[in-house]
Amino acid sequence: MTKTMAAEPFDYQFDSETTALVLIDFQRDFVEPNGFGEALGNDVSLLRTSIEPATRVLAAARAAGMMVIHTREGHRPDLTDCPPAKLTRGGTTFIGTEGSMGRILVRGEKGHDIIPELYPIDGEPIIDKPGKGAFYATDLELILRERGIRSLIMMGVTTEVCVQTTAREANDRGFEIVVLEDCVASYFPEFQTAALDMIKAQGAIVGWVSSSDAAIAAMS
Ligand code: TIU
Repeated sequence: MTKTMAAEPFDYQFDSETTALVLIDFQRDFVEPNGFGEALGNDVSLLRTSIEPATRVLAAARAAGMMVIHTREGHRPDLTDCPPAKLTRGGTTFIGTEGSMGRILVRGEKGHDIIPELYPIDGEPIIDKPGKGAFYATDLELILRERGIRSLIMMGVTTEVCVQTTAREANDRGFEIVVLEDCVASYFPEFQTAALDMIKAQGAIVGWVSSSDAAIAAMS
């Protein structure tokens, strides 16, 4: 059944059978103190505002029987899937070094895992990705096509990095995307605004922008 979500630049229509909720990188390394985000010099409290609305949307999507997918950014313990250009970015090596929650952005470490508030349940695929975009070097597209998914409702961190990269990758592959503005967050408030503006500009050139309340109203 077609549902309508209040959104910008105009209302978004979707079918919950062919729509997935995608949670991008709600990992301890990004949103909790002492992780990768903080190691890069960021204030992680700016990201934590997205958690509460995201939990409400996640509950609504689960109740509606929608497909839910989680992603995590991270690397193999031997870092063979981490390009040197990423490993050394910023002049100091962070990825793979020991943090308070294990080796930073390394798969299997506590800091790499998803925060308890939004933890996946059985049947919700987790996509481990080496890059910012969730389609690059992963089986996300295959999983979506097998399930007949055509639209993605997106939440996660950070807005202008992994969320925006994934939104653009999805758009180029023919998926429609809607980003929930209070369920995504950035370390930089001005980037949050700019990224959302870029997505919805020019008649939804990348996709739509909506909110947790509008998404929940449309899903129920
Ligand atoms: N640093 C930053 O803003 N983001 C990342 O490194 N990864 C994600 O956005 N997940």
